[in-house]
Amino acid sequence: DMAEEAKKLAGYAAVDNHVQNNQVVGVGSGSTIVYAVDRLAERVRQEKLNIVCVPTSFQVSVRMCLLSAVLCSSSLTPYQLDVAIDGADEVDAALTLIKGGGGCLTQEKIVASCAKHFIVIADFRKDSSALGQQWKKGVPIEVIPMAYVPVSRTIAKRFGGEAVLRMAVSKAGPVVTDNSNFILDWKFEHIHNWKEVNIAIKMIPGVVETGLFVGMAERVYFGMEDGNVGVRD
Ligand code: DER
Repeated sequence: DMAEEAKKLAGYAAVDNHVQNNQVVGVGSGSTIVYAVDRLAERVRQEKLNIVCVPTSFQVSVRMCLLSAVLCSSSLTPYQLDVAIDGADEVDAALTLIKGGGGCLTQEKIVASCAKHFIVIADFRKDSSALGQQWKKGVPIEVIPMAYVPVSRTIAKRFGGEAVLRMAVSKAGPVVTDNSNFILDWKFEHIHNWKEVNIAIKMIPGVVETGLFVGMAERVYFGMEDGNVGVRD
């Protein structure tokens, strides 16, 4: 369908424009990145590239193992990566991202922060002028399980809205992340100064990471409905 085609366009554009031989490449998680991983595997095979990938979730590690003949990956993050490529749940006019729809935000932010270039790929549905305009599931926040109630209350009290424990679908009880933590989805009610809010939420005892990626994305490739790729820097 249109969105899947758009994801593929963005994934291919990012890999073709930003991956060269002998590089360490951070690979994000979610559904859009799958197209980037497949394109990367294809280029590695065709061009006999030497690429080391740093995965950001079991999802991607598993997929790369299946491609192991093509890509080699390291689960410990090296000090510096050449490039990290990842998806986003929403992108605003300042390239502030909401990420974490897939529950991998902590690993993704770590890997993105260690990359010389952080490149985002998304379909047209993620392109917003303000956070919350398209994405209605709120800002994911990874929390230490024992702290989820006080963290949830503190966020609602200080910033409004509601921070809801993310329940699993195919498992009884809450979603448990790759780091064995819980996730709160903060359904915020208005536009905030995301830079300030991100820092304030991060300081609440028990918060591991937020899904607000502020000032991190260098470039976003949007797959468009008309089959073109939009680029925003
Ligand atoms: O959970 C995540 O952070 C994902 O990268 C998310 O931001 C994008 O997932 P999608 O490509 O499946 O929309």
